[in-house]
This record gives sequence, C-alpha cells and structure tokens, in this order.
Amino acid sequence: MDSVFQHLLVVKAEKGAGYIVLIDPDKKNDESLINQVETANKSGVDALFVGGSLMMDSHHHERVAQIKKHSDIPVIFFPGGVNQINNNYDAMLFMSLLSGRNPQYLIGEQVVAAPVVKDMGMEVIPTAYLLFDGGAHSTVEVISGTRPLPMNRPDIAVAHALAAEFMGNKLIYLEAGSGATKAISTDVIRSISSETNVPLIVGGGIKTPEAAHERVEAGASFIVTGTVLEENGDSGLMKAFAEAVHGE
Ligand code: 1GP
Repeated sequence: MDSVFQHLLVVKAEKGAGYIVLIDPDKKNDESLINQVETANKSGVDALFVGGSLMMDSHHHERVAQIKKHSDIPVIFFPGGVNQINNNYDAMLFMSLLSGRNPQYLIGEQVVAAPVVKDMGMEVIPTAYLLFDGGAHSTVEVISGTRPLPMNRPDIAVAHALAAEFMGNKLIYLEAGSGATKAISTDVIRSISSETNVPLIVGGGIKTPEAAHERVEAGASFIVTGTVLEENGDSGLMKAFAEAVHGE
C-alpha cells in the first residue's frame, strides 16, 4: 500500500540519499516539461515531485498527465493546494505547513483533500513542511500567508522538527522556498538530523552539485532541485546532481 514511500526508504538505505527533481506544472514550463521528464529518466533521478504554489493557467492537470505518461520513476504530488489533486500521481506528500500559524495550511486544506484522496486510493506520505527564510520572498510565503522560520535559530528549527516527529510525520521537508538566494544551511540540517529520526528532504535555492553534496553530508536524506534545472537545460547538470547526492 505504501510502495512509493518504501521506494524512497530503499533509495536512502542503498544510496545514502536520494535525488528528487521538482517539476512545476505551471504555464512557464510548458515547453520544457517533457524534456525534463525524459532527462530525469536517464540521469539517475530517484523520483519526481510535481506541484507548485501558483498556477497561471488552467492546464496544470493536463501537464501532470503528460509528466506521468513519460516518467519511468515515481511521480509524487507536492501539493500547493487542494485544487491541484488529480489521479495521475503515484503518491502524495500529505503535508501540513507546520512552520506557519495559518489554520488553512495546517489542517483546512487537508480536511477538504482527505475524502477525495481516499476515493482515488492514492498513497499518502505524512510530511511536515517547514518553510525557512531563504533570503527572497517565496511564492509559498505569499500564498500561504505565513512567516518563514529564521535560518539562524537552530533551536526554533529543532523544536518544530521534534513536534513534527512526535505528531507521526514520516518525512520532514526543510524548504528555503523556490528560487531562494540562501539554501537551507548545513547548520540547520545538522541540528535537526542530530535530534530527530525522521528522514529530511531539503530543497530551495540549491544551485550546484557541491551544495547538494554538502547538505547530504550534514544529514539530508533527499535533495530537491527545481529552478536551477528550469534555468539550465543542460542534461549533464541533472546527472551531476544525482551523482553528487549519491556520493558517486
Ligand atoms: C521548492 O524546494 C523546492 O519547493 C525546490 O526549490 O526551485 O529553488 O530548486 P528550487
């Protein structure tokens, strides 16, 4: 029943960490979508996250269907909102924005989503989402109406991560925001990984394979990149990220 989560755990056990490519099914990526998926298929990427905080047209469901059709690896819904649910995903991160204090993103969206997700029979992976200040006002900060956590307060970060673990989350996503100028610091990752046992996903503003590798060394179990691949169509970059994350 939880085959995608098991796949992620096997990747972590066998490779040390997993590399996940985020594809935003928004209009801005219409041209490059299929190319990104096909590049991921042959570059050692472990899974795709698909989602975004803001869709600028009405065709995102069709784009997700295209992604699923072309992907050889698990396609995991990374929800920006309940309106983005469809049955083309292999699983979803069932997320709560625990860094924020906006009830809509703590529990409101989840209640509306739950019966629909159950009806679809989609695998859910309980995930705590912690948004940090990555130096740029991220779309998720604006759309969720929440303040990000400070990057220079490991005590606050650890307290949130512990709460996430005690609430039964299977993954914790440390997010600096798409296009962040400062990725999640190795200090924050190290502090949290030494205090919790939940696998950490780290994303937002990771621009080089070296930066990805440093975050794995600090304790990240999964590294996510999106923007750098949208901006750089070079297929060699995805492979270089995969190798850096897998320690090859
Ligand atoms: C955003 O963590 C992801 O939700 C990826 O961020 O687009 O900055 O790589 P980037």
